[in-house]
Amino acid sequence: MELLKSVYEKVCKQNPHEGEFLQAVEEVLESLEVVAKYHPEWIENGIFERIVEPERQIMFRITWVDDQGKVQVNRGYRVQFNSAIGPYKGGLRFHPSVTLSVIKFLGFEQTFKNSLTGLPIGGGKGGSDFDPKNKSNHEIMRFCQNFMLELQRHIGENTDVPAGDIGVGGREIGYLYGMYKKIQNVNTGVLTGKGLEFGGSLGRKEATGYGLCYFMDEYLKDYQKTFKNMSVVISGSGNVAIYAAEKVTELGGKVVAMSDSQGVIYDINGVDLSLIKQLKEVERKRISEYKEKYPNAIYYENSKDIWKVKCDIALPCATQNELDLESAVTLISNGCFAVGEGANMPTTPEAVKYFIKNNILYAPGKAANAGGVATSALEMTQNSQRFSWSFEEVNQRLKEIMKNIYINVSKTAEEYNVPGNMVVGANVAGFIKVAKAMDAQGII
Ligand code: NDP
Ligand code: 2IT
Repeated sequence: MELLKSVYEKVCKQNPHEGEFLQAVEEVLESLEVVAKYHPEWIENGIFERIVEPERQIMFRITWVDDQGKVQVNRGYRVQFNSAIGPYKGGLRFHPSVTLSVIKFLGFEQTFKNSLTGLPIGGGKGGSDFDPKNKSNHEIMRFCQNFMLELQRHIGENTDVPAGDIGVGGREIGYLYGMYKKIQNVNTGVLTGKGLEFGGSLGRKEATGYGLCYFMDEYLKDYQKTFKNMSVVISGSGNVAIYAAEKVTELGGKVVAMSDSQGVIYDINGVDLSLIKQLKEVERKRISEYKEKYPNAIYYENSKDIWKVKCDIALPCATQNELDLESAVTLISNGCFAVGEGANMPTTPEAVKYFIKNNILYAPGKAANAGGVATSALEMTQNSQRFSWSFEEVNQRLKEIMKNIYINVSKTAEEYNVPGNMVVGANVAGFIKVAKAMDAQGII
């Protein structure tokens, strides 16, 4: 980094303990050197310094009472990162590992991702260190209600529109929406990922996983390849992983391994996805239980062991930094030639560099997993029209959006003299639209 070094140094100095946030910022600023070279006016107008600083960061206390009558206290966050191109938009994550650093890295990435969708949405993210595991339905509901009691004053259909992320799915969005409606006395599209009975969009549940596969399909085609007969490993077994697995199978690939935070299931015959859906979506159990029905499947007790499974294509769909350099080396030595990120920042910087050096087809999350938020924006459109589109219509639009993102990202990489480098392509293409919008709106 040369031109943007001082910008990065300031971020480091101001946020010394925020490892995830600094990691995300460093990667983007490294890519933006090529843009800074051609746009001295953006340096002068402080665009780079402004884009790394969230517009607003909200932290709050959530108090609730568990089933044993004990008072529980959690910390809530909403980081409204950038509203240059539209209302803040991004998910809520409920996981014990949530910190301000995690929410800031996600909000920062979201700004560029949302820009790439071509739709008018700014970037934001929120969540809590609340752990939904082993909680009763009533505890989840009470937590969501108390979370919304505070969040409601900061969001709105034209201001900030949250959705789901890790630990927040249809059930949680339902409870959050119910409380928002009760307090504000309005029925609006203030959250996306809602139930189909109250303003949700057909196709939103499937969108991130399907979108990832549509993106990869375009990418593979450019290199005369397809998913057909490919062995695929998919980390995670949550919303993104499950629908990625469904689409891979539909496109002729074979998903041989999936995981959760405790371990990996490897089924050489191809995983039984309906069983995984039953275990994870309905019963909320561990993936290890897969073995009860399929005793010949292999279970590894360490989630990272998924990268040791031989495959052609790897789709990390669980969490940040789940794929490190050692795993990248193993993947490539076993013949893996393509990696597509369903999760946000799942690959460590060293592993990303290793993939690029070895000419692996590597699709960064900002581009490849943008289908979820893009379909959320389609949900917002349907809500403001007071109308709902068919599954086919939403799915068709998603497909087109993912294709356009692929074209935009790969063309941008060529334009900036790094053909095939999807990291630079995604960061630069996402950035330019936001930078132009910020510049046009003056120094605010
Ligand atoms: P879910 O909560 O539905 O699923 C998360 C999955 O990842 C679970 O299988 C979970 O295991 C596993 N997991 C979570 N944390 C860890 C960890 N620390 N180590 C290992 N495994 C872990 O979340 P989503 O599927 O919605 O999200 C997955 C990823 O995709 C996240 O990075 C998210 O930010 C990203 N994403 C999500 C979008 C969406 O629309 N939902 C859109 C774009 C990106 P377990 O069951 O044991 O908890
Ligand atoms: O990371 C993401 O893009 C999401 N969790 C989806 C956000 C959204 O607003 O649909």
